[in-house]
Amino acid sequence: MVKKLLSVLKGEPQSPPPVWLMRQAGRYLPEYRALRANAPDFVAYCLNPELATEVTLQPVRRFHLDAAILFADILLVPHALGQKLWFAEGEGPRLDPLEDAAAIAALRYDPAKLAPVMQTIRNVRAAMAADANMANAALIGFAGSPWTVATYMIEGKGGTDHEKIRALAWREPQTFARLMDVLVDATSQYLIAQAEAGAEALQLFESWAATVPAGLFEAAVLNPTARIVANVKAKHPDLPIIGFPRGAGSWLTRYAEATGVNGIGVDQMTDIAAVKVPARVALQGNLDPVLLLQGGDAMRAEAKRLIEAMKGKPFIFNLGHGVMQPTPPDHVAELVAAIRS
Ligand code: 1CP
Repeated sequence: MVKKLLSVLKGEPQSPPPVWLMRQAGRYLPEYRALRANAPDFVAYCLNPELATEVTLQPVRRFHLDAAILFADILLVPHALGQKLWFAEGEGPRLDPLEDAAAIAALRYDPAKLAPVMQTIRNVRAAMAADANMANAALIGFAGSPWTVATYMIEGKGGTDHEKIRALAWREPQTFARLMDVLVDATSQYLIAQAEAGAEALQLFESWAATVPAGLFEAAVLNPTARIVANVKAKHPDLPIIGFPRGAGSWLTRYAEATGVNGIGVDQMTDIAAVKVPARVALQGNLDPVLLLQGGDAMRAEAKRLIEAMKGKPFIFNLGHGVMQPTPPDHVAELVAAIRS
């Protein structure tokens, strides 16, 4: 039997649609918090195959979702490029920012640093295949897209308007292009290794597409993403790839046409039924995470509206962004039940 998620990514509509949630593993689950309490170093936690396997499986076991998403982080690529990365408690990620062209030229991708991620993928596939409740879930691998990862590498943290990287891209286009090249190459290698370890689909998170000025969108988003997709497909032509350019708004059609992805993640600001993409391209989204936080009738009504609006099209039910930390796990169970009824 073809797994539901994979069949939609081939362009075949399914009713009810497959469902998974961005950030489905994480602090909103008590069983996640219990494991995380004993693993204060977040990078080491992501690179511990036993812990990462368990955390990947937790939401799939609890909610019988149609996909697992590998437990890792988009900032593991800068880590493997030799940039210092740490997570300050309660503050999110910190990196030693790249200050100049010399710092970019010194980056070297060391795939051995991410070998534990491949072990996690093998463990998750084996555990899901052995459990009848999880055997129909597909394992999604992922990476950040170059622009989004580069914002952290240049700014040194999240939560900015990305003025430093925008200034760099306008002022020194060749240095910026060099950084995109380094990230295209490392990310392609990383995703190909994930495919070889057993990832059944891949997602590219372009979480900060909204801060890319229109004049840089081609160089910062479309071109690097298209090159990664082409590199992965050269080795694994049938492996589906989902792109999630959050906040890309009017660029979505161009993104679908220019990058060659099989699916597009849509944020909650966008009218998903009105997004124009080639018929083979699946759309994924886009319930407001606040509705999941809130639960109840409003959540169920909006889920129903989305499913009806996407009827007959290749559609994957998801949120418009990640699960919010204070979300009660029972609301996820209610949402999954509503989608399947
Ligand atoms: O202490 C903790 O437990 C930290 C919370 C956390 C978690 C659970 C971080 C720190 N990363 C993760 C795991 C993670 N990150 C996953 C796998 C889990 C899943 O989806 O179920 C994934 C896919 C990511 C991807 C990720 N990391 C993105 C893209 C998705 C998105 O949310 O837009 C981004 C932007 C990051 C950077 C990052 N890592 C962690 C935080 C808090 C952040 C965001 C920082 C910021 O606001 O800029």
